Amino acid sequence: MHNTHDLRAAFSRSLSRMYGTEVPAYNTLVDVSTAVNTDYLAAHPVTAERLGRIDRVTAERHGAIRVGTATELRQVAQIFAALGMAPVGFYDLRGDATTSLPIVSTAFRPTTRDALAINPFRVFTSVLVTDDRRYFDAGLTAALDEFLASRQLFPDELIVLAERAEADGELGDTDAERFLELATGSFELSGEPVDRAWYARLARISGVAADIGGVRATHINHLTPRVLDIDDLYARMSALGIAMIDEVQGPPAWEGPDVLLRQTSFKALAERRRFRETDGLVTDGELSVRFGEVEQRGIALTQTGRDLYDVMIAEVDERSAGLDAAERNEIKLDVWRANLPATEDGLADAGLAWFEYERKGDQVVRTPIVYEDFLPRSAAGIFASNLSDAGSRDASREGAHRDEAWLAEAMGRPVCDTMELYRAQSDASATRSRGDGDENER
Ligand code: OOG
Ligand code: NI
Repeated sequence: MHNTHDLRAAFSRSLSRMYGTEVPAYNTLVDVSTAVNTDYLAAHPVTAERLGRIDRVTAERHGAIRVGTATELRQVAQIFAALGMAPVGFYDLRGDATTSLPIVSTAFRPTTRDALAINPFRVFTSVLVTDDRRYFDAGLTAALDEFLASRQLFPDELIVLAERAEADGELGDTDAERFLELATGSFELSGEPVDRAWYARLARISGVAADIGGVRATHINHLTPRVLDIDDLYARMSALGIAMIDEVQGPPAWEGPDVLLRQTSFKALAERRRFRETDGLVTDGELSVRFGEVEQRGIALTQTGRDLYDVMIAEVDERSAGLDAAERNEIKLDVWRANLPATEDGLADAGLAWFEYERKGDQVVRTPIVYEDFLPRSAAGIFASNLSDAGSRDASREGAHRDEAWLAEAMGRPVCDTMELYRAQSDASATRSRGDGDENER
């Protein structure tokens, strides 16, 4: 028997194996990440595991996928439910900025402390907003919806197995193997020819719209390992001749505690794809939509801390307009030093970050809770830095309404609130540390 947690860990490994054969640079990234983590642990034996044990961090991955319709999203939610992953948070990456995209997103991930400790695999999942008039006119919406309705991303057998896994909390050996094979296969790059004119029509509006709605299958867009020192990783990848994007997204490297999430990526790789031309002929060509990404995770911030983060980023934006990545980083550093406490104690005293409490002897020990989610700004930056052009939108038009309730309705499942999850984890530990907790909660 394989319970949902075993299935999640096995799926993460299986996807990783598959993606490594499709994108060999991913294997390099994993090897370098592992070396960075090993060296970091050796150099910082006391503090390195403060935000997660080394075995968790080394196995830790997040993936990104993109689907086209509410129905496809519901199926994805069913597949991830089989793996003990629930939708957490609502991200709207649309808007008027040059980085805005015609999608809304959520992140599927385990939500309890124990499940996260077993394997924290998470998948950033985006769904196309086909009726957003800033991007698509009525004719294109109709054409897109028709195209999307005519494809099937996930075989019925996979959905049936996923429903069973969710209901029973486990699958037998044969079913588990079949489930993993079908689930992994659903995210492989399809060899089916891409209709060149249709793809190009969407790509003029948004590379992401074309990647989602221009093809008849989905695929994993990237798979991201976690490192303990992203600056070391950046330097080592650059030394290997792999061109990274010019900025680490999110907080800067500084002497104080790492908060939230730092991410960087390397550019989309040109991959061989087959095309169907307007005369019906099938030709060979290339598309660049997939990339490599790596991340370093920090302490989860409370709502107060998160509001401060947003204010700091706004200040960075204002002060760094027109400057290059290195200068922008200097400003980030300046803003961090001026605004954020430089110690965990300082963060805790100001109520800016989440912590767990554990009684050791007659002392209560405080440990930071790691950030398990994503950052909309960084996500938009990661998307944008890997697109070859900004696309086109008409910001004067009214956008289609999407919110967390829409996502929940589409999936037939509630969307978990990130802050509530951290609060629950912190509160449960505080209760245990006072000795009045329910033993069964441990
Ligand atoms: C998702 C981009 C966002 C992250 O780590 O912030 C993301 C995508 O490219 O589909 O993965
Ligand atoms: Ni990512």
